[in-house]
Amino acid sequence: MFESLSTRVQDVFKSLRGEVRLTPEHVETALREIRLALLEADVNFKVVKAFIDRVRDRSLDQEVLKSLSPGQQVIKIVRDELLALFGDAEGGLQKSAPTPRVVLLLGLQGSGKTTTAGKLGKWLTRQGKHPLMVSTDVRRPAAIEQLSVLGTQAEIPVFAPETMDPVARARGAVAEAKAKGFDTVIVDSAGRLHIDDELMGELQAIKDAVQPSDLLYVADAMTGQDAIKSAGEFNRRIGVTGVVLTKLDGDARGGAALSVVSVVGVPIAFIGSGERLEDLELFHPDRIVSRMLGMGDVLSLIEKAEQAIDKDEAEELEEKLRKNEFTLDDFRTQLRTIKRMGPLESVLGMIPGLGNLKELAQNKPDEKQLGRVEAIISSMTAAERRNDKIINGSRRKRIASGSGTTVEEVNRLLKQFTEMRRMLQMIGQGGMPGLGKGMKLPQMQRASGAASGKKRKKGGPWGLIKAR
Ligand SMILES: Nc1nc2c(ncn2[C@@H]2O[C@H](COP(=O)(O)OP(=O)(O)OP(=O)(O)O)[C@@H](O)[C@H]2O)c(=O)[nH]1
Ligand SMILES: [Mg+2]
Repeated sequence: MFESLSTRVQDVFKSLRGEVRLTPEHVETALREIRLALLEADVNFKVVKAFIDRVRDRSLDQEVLKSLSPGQQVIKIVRDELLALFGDAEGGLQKSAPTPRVVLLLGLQGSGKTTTAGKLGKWLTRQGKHPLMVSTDVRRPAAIEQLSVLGTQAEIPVFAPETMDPVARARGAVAEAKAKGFDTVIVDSAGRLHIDDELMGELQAIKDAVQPSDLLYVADAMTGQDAIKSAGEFNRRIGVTGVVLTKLDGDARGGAALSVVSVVGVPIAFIGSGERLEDLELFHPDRIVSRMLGMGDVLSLIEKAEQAIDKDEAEELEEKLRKNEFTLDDFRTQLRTIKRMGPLESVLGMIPGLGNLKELAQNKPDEKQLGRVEAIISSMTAAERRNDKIINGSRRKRIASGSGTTVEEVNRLLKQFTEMRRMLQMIGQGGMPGLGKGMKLPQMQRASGAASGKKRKKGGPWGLIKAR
């Protein structure tokens, strides 16, 4: 979907190959191509303009990474700014919600609301949740039936009362969820060809009745800028917490994805990439950007250069370990680094001695687990993150409900964190279980080593945060 963008950016990159310095002329040539590529991809022109201005400013700025060539520098800046277009959004549902969580799907006719309801139900089931679905689309005769068919396929219960009043149906589903212990209610709503007051009134009434924590605007990516315009309208009138971009598997040009955050001001929560129930992905800005730029090798090179910068961070971490000041805050920073950089080993390479620890070698935790761990830590107060000792039973309960996890998971995380800190501390002091007391480990593999592209060793204490 982003082919033209990726081709053009790669051409820019090729044209800059062999250049030693980045001159204003180079930058202008590169920017011209990138601007065209973005416009071709149907990105909103205002977004393009602001984007190009920022890339220009930063390209001409001297704070560039010495280890990158001019071409790589431009790519790096373009990548950073593309990521910035998506804001800090991490995708998914709101971090915290009352039980049952109510998710209302809204959008224009045929955008994929009902399909997304089924997909989301399936996705939630995979997260260990128990969703209940309900259709409030009483206008189109087959709509209610369509959702029950999907429910059967996805093995998700569908609430189907007698009443044909949209508000009563939604309200009934929430009552049913409370009574039967469902933790999420997915409310499918009716679509219209155009935004009209009747539709808005109905949605507002449903919203008032069931107080959804998540109002997901379902947008057909194929309709490009039009989808964005109406997303803005729904956001103004009803309020939208996230966008689901559907049909990104088709020949949508993808520009909608790039403009939606800037224009509508709400993050992308999920993307739909097919008609099957499995075709819903959590939105990951970095993945989309890599796909857009389509140059894995250059991007990983840029990451390595950035790791060298993270050397300072690594030294700070080492100091903290030595002083036994490693907190949940630091832990979360490390998790984010992992998520950002992908390969676990590169992060491990920065922690003193860790690259050498066969004893700790474990499998990588997968991204979903990292996400849950991060959600748990993010639901703690700053004081709790600084000092995990104060996290008593009632705080654990609050953290669990705030992060949509269970007290057991919180307990497990805290236990693993304590364990990990204890180990890190031993390593920091040069003693290692199994190596004999006082035995020194070989000099750590520093970040500079990691950045030089040496093959890193697997394993480390991250294995400890595996869910089970
Ligand atoms: N290729 C592709 N097709 C999709 C995707 N999501 C939905 N569709 C298709 O789009 C069509 C419309 O989807 P629905 O879920 O019925 O849309 P809706 O918003 O509920 O429509 P109304 O209820 O009529 O407003 C169906 O044929 C779906 O199979 C997607 O991500 N990719
Ligand atoms: Mg529908």
